[in-house]
Amino acid sequence: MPELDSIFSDDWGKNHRSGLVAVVGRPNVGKSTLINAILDQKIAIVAAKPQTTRQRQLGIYTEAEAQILFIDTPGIHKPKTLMGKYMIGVAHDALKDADVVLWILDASAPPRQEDRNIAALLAKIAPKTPRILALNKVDLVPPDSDFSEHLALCEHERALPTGAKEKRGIADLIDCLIPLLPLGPRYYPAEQASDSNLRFIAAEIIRERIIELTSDEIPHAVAVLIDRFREKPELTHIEASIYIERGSQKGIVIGKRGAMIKRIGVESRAELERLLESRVRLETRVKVQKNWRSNEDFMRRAGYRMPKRGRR
Ligand SMILES: Nc1nc2c(ncn2[C@@H]2O[C@H](COP(=O)(O)OP(=O)(O)OP(=O)(O)O)[C@@H](O)[C@H]2O)c(=O)[nH]1
Ligand SMILES: [Mg+2]
Repeated sequence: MPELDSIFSDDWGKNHRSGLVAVVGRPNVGKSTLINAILDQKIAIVAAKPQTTRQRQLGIYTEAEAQILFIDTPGIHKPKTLMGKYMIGVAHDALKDADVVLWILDASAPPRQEDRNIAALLAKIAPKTPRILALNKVDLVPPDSDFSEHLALCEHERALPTGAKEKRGIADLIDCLIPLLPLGPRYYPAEQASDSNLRFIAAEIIRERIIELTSDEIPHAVAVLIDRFREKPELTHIEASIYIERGSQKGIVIGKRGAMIKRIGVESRAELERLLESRVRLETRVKVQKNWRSNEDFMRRAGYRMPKRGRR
């Protein structure tokens, strides 16, 4: 194929492989943690509460002979709101596009109905795509545990133990994924780890702090919009609006005499300064947008672009 020959520059050889690996699983099993561990940097936020990831996020892993495009997806669950449906749509789209499915399971607990639903979904929308199972959270698993129930969930090429939090099993996982990818070029420069823009990353960092510092329904009810992001040589000025769904939640996010919003600001700013390698001035406002998780217009404004159906 002459076109392919011209794509392959001196940077990589004709045995170079590349493609999309959809990272799926139920909420909170460690999908985002695993991608961050593989890339050895934080491209996706992580929290001890379910339904943290809301959007498709690309994690780019590059080595001499391969480039793996990991797609982090929202945990697959039974949606109750338009937001939930949007999240499931994101996971579906990633599965449809994938060259390989990497299904993350929690090895420290028996499979649940949610996992069986995912097996059925894979059979329906990605029946022919090769599957790798990662039995994650191995650090929590007693020796001699039996994983036969996990392994029986679906047909798969391989199953591997991983401990995303302690970066265990990463090299074996990469070795197992590369041969399943098609021959193809290096799509992104070797030093690029993600395609997210800084505004999105800033909003996600603030949202992660809120998820960690609050409880109950607040983590799910929060959306962060960046109103201003101005980079100057000495200082990055960021203004963010934190939306919640009800007046009663506003008090919780602001806290007694503003203590909570202050802590959210201080912790977010510290992380943003580390990431941007610049001083940051962060201003936050807390606003109510009633039931925004069922409001398509607001969701679009907040950057949740409903997947266009019938595209493929
Ligand atoms: N003990 C242990 N905890 C882990 C491991 N991997 C992830 N976790 C923890 O599991 C929790 C969920 O991790 P995430 O990476 O946010 O999970 P996720 O699958 O991306 O979750 P959603 O985005 O909500 O679908 C966090 O508290 C992680 O620290 C692991 O290997 N061992
Ligand atoms: Mg996640």
